[in-house]
Amino acid sequence: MKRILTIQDISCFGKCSLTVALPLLSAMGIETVILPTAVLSTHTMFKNFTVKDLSDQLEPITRHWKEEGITFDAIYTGYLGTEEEIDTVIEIIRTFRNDKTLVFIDPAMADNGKLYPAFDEHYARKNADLCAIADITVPNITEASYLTGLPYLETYPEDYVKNMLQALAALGTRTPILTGVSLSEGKTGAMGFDSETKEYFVYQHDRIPVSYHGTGDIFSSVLAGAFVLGLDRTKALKIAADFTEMTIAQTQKNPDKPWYGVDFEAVIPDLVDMLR
Ligand code: PXL
Repeated sequence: MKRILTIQDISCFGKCSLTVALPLLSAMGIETVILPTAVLSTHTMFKNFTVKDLSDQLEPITRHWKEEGITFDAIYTGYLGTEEEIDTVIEIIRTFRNDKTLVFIDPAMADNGKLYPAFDEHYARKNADLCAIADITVPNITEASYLTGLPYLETYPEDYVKNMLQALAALGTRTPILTGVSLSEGKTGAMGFDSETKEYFVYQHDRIPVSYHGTGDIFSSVLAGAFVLGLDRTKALKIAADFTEMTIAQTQKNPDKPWYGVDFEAVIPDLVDMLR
């Protein structure tokens, strides 16, 4: 069985980061090891959330794993907290990486043109250090614009996406994949660039014109899982995007339509079916 380490916060209520990565990766048949960076009462889109930073636990926990000889097929990072924590995570990746380890970085820090409440521009730029050591990074357009310094646009031609991907590759990532990319009216999806072969790859599907919190983490978790399972990138992108869309469609059927996260639990069997 493949084994992945995922490093992100636990938002106890709110369906994002570890509370989606763990169930989804487990459902995909991957042993999922978690390294929680902080415990929050809710994600940061709620008001008055509490935070207990766990940065000082990362080094002792991972030192113990090293002493136990524990290894990982992949390391997947998501929402982190501080610049120091990014340095610690880079060190952890260096410690556990070998020539087969897939390093998958989701620089979760911003969306819809704005940084998340806990972050400033300095933190945003620091994420470039993490992307520099990634095999795959999956920023949305807002995050990519903070990482590269290129302007954030809401509507754009394909060349804008290609330039953004090249700028992300110039940071050091082997295969940047931009998410939330719309290449025609009514469509959305992702576009990637393999900086070694210089190939672009793309997946677009119909867009349900609503936005829910936590869907970026669902996409990243499933995409990371699909790569770990060895699926080719076109299939991996399709499964991650189609499943994310399914979670949104499912939530639309719920009369309460929770704003804080999608009803992904109800469609986990479909994810398992897609992998058969
Ligand atoms: O979904 C990304 C995310 C993860 N973790 C926390 C968040 C957010 C987005 O707001 O607040 C704590």
